[in-house]
Amino acid sequence: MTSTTAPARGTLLILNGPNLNLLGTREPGIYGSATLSDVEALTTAAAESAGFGASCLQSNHEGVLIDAIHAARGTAVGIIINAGAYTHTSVALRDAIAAVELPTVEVHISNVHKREEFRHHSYLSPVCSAVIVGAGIHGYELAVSALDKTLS
Ligand code: CA2
Repeated sequence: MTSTTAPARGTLLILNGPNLNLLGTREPGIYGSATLSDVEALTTAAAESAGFGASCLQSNHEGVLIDAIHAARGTAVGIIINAGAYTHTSVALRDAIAAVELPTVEVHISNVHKREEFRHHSYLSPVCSAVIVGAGIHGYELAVSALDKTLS
């Protein structure tokens, strides 16, 4: 029988939304050359060195992301989310984040404010505890750091 020790500080849910599975395969000028696996590995490593566990999910489907946020209540202590284009469209994701009342950090790899006007508005930011944009994939490590402080 194997047993795993529960992470001392609980688990962070790391969510990536639509098209982020394509990271590292196209548009390196905007999103860099790291893959989604690289992002998940570096975020998990940052979480573990702060005493958290990490649970990573990427989905291209809004309802799957909403179900994962709901499931985080009682199983996670905080959420890091890059909702991709749903950031700019989804009242449903915003309502899910607000409903679970967990500290949630919104991350964008690119600086959305330097891009098209439609990327300047986020439905999620008002219900998130912090927002990190334009720091590349380092933004995910900054998000762990923000939750580390918030949850201390
Ligand atoms: O900058 C970010 O992290 C975004 O959340 C990325 C989204 C975009 O819709 C947001 O406005 C900003 C798009 C993710 C698409 O990722 C791709 C990666 C490689 C190739 C094509 C798309």
